[in-house]
Amino acid sequence: MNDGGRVSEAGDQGRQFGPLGTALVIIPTYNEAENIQSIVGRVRASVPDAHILVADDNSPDGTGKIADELAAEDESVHVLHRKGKEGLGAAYLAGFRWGLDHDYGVLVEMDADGSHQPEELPRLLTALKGADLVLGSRWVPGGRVVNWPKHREFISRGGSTYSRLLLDVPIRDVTGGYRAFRSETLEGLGLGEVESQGYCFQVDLARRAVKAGYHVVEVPITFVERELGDSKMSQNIVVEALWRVTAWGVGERVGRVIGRKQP
Ligand SMILES: Nc1nc2c(ncn2[C@@H]2O[C@H](COP(=O)(O)OP(=O)(O)O)[C@@H](O)[C@H]2O)c(=O)[nH]1
Ligand SMILES: [Mg+2]
Repeated sequence: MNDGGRVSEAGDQGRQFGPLGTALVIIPTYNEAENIQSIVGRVRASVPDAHILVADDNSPDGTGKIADELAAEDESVHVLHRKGKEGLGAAYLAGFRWGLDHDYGVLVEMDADGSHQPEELPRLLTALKGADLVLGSRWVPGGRVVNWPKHREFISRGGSTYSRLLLDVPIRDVTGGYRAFRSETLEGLGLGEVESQGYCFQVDLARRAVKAGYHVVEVPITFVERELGDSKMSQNIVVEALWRVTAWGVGERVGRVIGRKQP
């Protein structure tokens, strides 16, 4: 079975990687009452040693309360209650901080809606044994999407290609949100400076990892569009990604021309 994934050119081949510590699967939620119980159960079944942190932005549909009930029954499940909807990026940053403060060795990003199949997580974690960061990838050989509307595929593929070319980041799926980080990797990314939110948050972290010289590996995944609940994707999220990626790309090029290193 080919589960090795693609090795990015940015990697430091031949390096020794330390053992993986306990994994924390961070699941950001906003109005995922129909999905939260199922996704938590699937993660627990697929990777029984991992812990889960639900990062809920005070969902009006009561997702946070359901998560509390799951946490009360299972000491591997934790809930981070946030004040209100602040976007995916802010929820992940808070979740990462919580995970690092609690000494987890691996931090995983996973959507609540079933698009990122927990059954594929063991393959991501196996690849992380020889990497600093593993990206679940729809756009490498073996990766695919199921039930995704054509316009979403167009935006996702286009966004990845645009970012790859403009930012010189050798990653096929740079907007994807199914990822496993070693804690040391996250600590080296300068998370305190990250301001980006939706898709752009994922592009930002990938770009920072490549620029910092981390060994980034893409592993093919099958992304399944949600069956329950609504997508929070919006025009604003696409516009934010477009302007930030363009500003980073132009900034890097100008910096190179005038011989200054960009922050
Ligand atoms: N905590 C939090 N989670 C969010 C927010 N926006 C989206 N999410 C979660 O992020 C994940 C991906 O969002 P989704 O709407 O499925 O985006 P899509 O897959 O791009 O359509 C889901 O688990 C959402 O509940 C937010 O503002 N705060
Ligand atoms: Mg989704």
